[in-house]
Amino acid sequence: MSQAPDEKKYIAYIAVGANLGDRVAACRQGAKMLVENRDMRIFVHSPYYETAPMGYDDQPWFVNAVFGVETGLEPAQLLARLKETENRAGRDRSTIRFGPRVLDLDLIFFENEIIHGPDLVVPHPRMHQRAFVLRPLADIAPELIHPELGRSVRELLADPGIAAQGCERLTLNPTT
Ligand code: PH2
Ligand code: MG
Ligand code: MG
Repeated sequence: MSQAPDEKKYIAYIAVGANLGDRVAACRQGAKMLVENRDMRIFVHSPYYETAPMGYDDQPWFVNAVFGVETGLEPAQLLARLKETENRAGRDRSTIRFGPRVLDLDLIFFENEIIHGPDLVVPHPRMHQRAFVLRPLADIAPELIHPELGRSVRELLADPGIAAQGCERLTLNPTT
């Protein structure tokens, strides 16, 4: 597929997470699968973090990261691509809410749009409460403004309560 120069391109931020199997490999594979088509590219990627489970405690720690994409996909199409990629990674949708998963791809920001649809809410409704989103996002886009809260990612990260959440940067061997 070739893209006309005047075709619309959007910037979106996506959070990736996994807490089953080889978690870093799953996140990397997820990002790779997501951009197999030429309609999307990753232009920035945060480091990976090892993070305490939120919402449901009795499960392994997660690996999380956030990356920025440039895409011609509209929000609903992008959401469909995220779900399709999770399914290809073997995501089991019959499990408990907030429970363990082989791959999770969440749409955090889409341009500075506010979307409240039946299937999609953007910005992600819980992103501002979660260190595992804000820490990596602050590494790559600290000055981004949350369009509903009117505060930057850096400011949201500084909120009391966020720092208390377990979130450790992983140092990965660059040769593996
Ligand atoms: N995802 C959840 C629920 N809890 N906790 C951490 N640390 N990281 C996640 O990605 C995560 C979670 C639901 O998607
Ligand atoms: Mg999630
Ligand atoms: Mg999800």
